[in-house]
Amino acid sequence: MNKRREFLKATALTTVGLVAGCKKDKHDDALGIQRLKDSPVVISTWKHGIAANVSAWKVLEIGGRALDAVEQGVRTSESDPECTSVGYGGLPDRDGKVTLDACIMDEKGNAGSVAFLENIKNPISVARLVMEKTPHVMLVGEGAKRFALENGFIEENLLTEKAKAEWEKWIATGVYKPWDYKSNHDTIGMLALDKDGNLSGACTTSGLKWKMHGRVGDSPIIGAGMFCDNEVGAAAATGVGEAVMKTLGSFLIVEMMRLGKSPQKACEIAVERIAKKIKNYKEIQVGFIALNKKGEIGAFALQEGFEYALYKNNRNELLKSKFLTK
Ligand code: SD4
Repeated sequence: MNKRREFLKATALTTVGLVAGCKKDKHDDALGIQRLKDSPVVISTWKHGIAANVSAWKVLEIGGRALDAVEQGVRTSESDPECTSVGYGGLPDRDGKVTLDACIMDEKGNAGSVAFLENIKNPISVARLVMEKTPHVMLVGEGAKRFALENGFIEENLLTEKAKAEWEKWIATGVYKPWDYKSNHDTIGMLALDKDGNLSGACTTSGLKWKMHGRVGDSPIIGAGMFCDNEVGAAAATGVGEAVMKTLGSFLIVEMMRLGKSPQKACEIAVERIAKKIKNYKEIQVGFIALNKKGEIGAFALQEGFEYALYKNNRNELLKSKFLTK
C-alpha cells in the first residue's frame, strides 16, 4: 500500500474513533490508529448465541479480526448436536436429509455463501472459502460439496439419532406446517465489531424443519439473512426465510442505518415492512439483530419470544427482544 493510501486509512479510522468518542488505549498500534472505546462487540441470535459469543470473544479480545470472530463464533453452534436448527444435529427436511445454508461478509464488502449443502459440518467455513478462493459469491448443492471436499472438508453424517427420531415422529403425523413459529427457530446470525472498528457478519442454519427437499431460505442470501457494510453497520435475520427474502430485511436495515436511523429503529422498520407486505405475518416469526459502526445494537421481532445474546464490556448476556404483535 502506498504512503498516501496508508495515511488516508489511518485518518479514516481515527475519525471513526472520534465519532464513537474513543480515547487512545493500550491496543493502539504502531501507526497510532485510535481504536474504538466501545469495542469489541458481538451480538447473535437465540440462546445458543451465548456459547457462540464466547468463541467469538476469544478472537476479539486479543485484537483479532471481526471476520475470524464471526466464523469461529457460529462454528460453535454448527458443531453442537443440541442446536436443532444449525449444522450437526439440525432437524432434516421432509425427506430426512439435513441440508445446510450459510453466508459470511467481511469488512471489505466481500461475501461468500453456500446453500443446500449436505454432509459438511461447518458450512460457514465453506462459505468463507467461496468468498476467499473463488471469483463467485454462492455455491449450492453438489457443487458446494465438491468444492468443500476439494478443500479438505470431510463428509459426515449430520443426522443425529435424536433428530432422526423427531423426524420419524413427524412423518407419522404427516402435517406440513413450516410456519410453526413457536418451535421452528434457532438459526444463528452473528455480527461483530472488532477493536479496529471493523464489522463482519455470518449466518448459518439447517433451515425450517421438514422443509421441502431443495428449499433454500433467507440465511445464505446476501442482503436477506445477513448484510454488512463496513461504512455503516450490519444486520442478520432469523425466522421464516420466505418473509425475509421477499423484503430483503438485512439489507433494508443497513440502508436505514445509512440514512441515520439507530439500529433499533432500523430493525423495527424491517419488521413493520414484513407486517405490511406479508399476509400471514401474525402466524410467523421473524427476528432481526443489528449493529452499527459505533457499537450500538438493535433487535426486534414480529412475535414475542425472540432472544439474542450480546457480549460487550466483558459481559455476555441473553436479552429479550421487543416485538410487534401484541
Ligand atoms: C430459514 N431463516 O431457513 C431460516 C430459519 C430460521 O431460526 O431462521 N430459523 O428460513
